[in-house]
Amino acid sequence: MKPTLVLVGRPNVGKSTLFNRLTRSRDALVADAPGLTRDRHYGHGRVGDKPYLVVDTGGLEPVAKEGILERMAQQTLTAIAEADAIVFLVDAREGLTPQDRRIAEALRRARAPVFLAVNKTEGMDAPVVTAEFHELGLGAPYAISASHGEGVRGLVEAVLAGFPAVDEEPPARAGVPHVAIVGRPNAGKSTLVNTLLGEDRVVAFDEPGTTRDAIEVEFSRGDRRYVLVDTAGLRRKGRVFEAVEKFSVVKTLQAIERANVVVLLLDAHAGVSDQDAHIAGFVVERGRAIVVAVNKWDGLDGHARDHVKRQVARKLGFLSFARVHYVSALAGEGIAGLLRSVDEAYRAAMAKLPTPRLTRVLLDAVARQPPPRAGYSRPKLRYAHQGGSNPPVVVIHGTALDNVPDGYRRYLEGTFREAFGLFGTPLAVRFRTGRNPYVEGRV
Ligand SMILES: Nc1nc2c(ncn2[C@@H]2O[C@H](COP(=O)(O)OP(=O)(O)OP(=O)(O)O)[C@@H](O)[C@H]2O)c(=O)[nH]1
Ligand SMILES: [Mg+2]
Repeated sequence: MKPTLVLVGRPNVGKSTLFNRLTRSRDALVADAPGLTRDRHYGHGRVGDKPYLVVDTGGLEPVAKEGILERMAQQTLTAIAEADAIVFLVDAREGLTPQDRRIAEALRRARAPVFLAVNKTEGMDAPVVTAEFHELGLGAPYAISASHGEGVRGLVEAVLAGFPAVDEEPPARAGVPHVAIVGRPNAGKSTLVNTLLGEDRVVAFDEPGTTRDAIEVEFSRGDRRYVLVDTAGLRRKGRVFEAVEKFSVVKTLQAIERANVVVLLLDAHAGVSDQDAHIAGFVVERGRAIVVAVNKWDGLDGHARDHVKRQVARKLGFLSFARVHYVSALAGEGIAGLLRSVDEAYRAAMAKLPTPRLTRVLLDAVARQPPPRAGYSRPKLRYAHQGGSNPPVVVIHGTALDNVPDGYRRYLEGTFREAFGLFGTPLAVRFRTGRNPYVEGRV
C-alpha cells in the first residue's frame, strides 16, 4: 500500500505550491477532463518506483483565524492521525512564529514521522535560515523552495526512504469488483453499507497484514459478488460488521486506490460540496470507475430535486461519463439500479478492446473528421491498441501526434466510448509517435 503524505502548516506557507509540485505528473492518466477542478487538495505522485498519495490540509474545512490550533479542523486532525508521513511546512521569510510552535506541539503526538520543511529559501543560505527551526525539536529541517523546486526531491526521498516500492495496479480478483463507497460525513455511507450487507447476512473477511486495519467485506446480490472496500466506517461486531459514519480523507483516498469502482455518495440535503468535487476529481485522476449516488432523495420536494440536479450537472460536469442515481439508502430505494451501474462501470473498466476493432473505429473517426493541420504537418493516425485496463487506455500510433489538440483527443475518446459502450469509467487516449524522419530531420 502506498504511503499517504499529509502537508500541514499555517496559512500561506506554501502548502498548495508544494502540493502542486509533488503531484505534477507528466504521464497523468486522465487528468485533462474539462472542468476538473484546478484547485486540488488530494493527489498522487511518484519518485522513481515509489508512488505516494498527498493531502493538502489547507483544503480541509476552513480554519479560524484566531486560535489556529484549538480550532484546527477536525478533518485535519484526523488526517494527521492517519498519515503515514507528515510534512510540516514553515516559512523562512517569516521565521519561526508562535503558530508554528503550537502546530509542532500537536505534531509531536502524531504516530507518523514528521519532516520539517523550511520553505521559500531560494537565494538564501540554508544553514542560516533553518537554524532557528531546530528548536522545534522535530529533527533537522529541510531547506526547500516549493515554487522554484529546490530541495523538494531531497525532501521527498527522505520522506519515502522508509517505504517500499509498490505495485501501481488496482486490485483484480477475477471478476469480483472491489467497490468503495465514499462521501462526506453524514452522506449516508454507513446506511448504504448496512443496506447492502444487511440483506446478505454478510460473508465477511478482513485481511490483516495487508494494510493496517483495512477491512474488506464480500457480499453478493443474486449471482453477483462484490468486495466492499472500507472507508473507515466498518467495525467488526462479533461475527458481523457494522458501519458507523465517520469521515477520513486519508482512508477515503486509500480506499479509492484499492477499488475498481467508486460509489460517490452525495447528500441531497447538503447539495454538492467542494469536497465532493475534490474527491470525484481524485477518482478521475486515479482512473477508477465511478457511479454517483445522490442519497436521501425521498425527503425532497420537486423544487429541491431540480436544484440538486442542476448542482450535480454544474459541479460534477467533468463526470459526464458517469451514471447518476437518486436513491434512498435508508429505504433501500434505487439500490438495485445503483448496483447495475456498478456492474456496468466495472465491465467498462475491464473491457477488452481488440486491436482490429479499435483501429477500425479510429480510422472511421478520422475519415469523418480529420485532425487539424498543425504547422507543416498534419497528424497521421495509423492504428490503435489497448494499453491498459481500469481505466482502459487506448494507445494511438502514427506520426506528428504531438500536434493533436486536446479537443480532437476528446472527440476520439467520445467515439471510442460510444463504439465500445464504455460508460462509468474514465478512458485515457494516448498518442505514440513513431519515428518521423521528416520532422526529426528538421533542425
Ligand atoms: N518566494 C517563495 N514564495 C513561495 C514559495 N512557495 C510558495 N510561495 C508563495 O507563498 C504564497 C502562499 O503559497 P500557497 O501555496 O498558496 O500557501 P498555502 O500554505 O497553500 O496557503 P493556505 O492554503 O492559505 O494555507 C504564494 O504567494 C506563493 O506563491 C517559495 O518557495 N518561495
Ligand atoms: Mg493552500
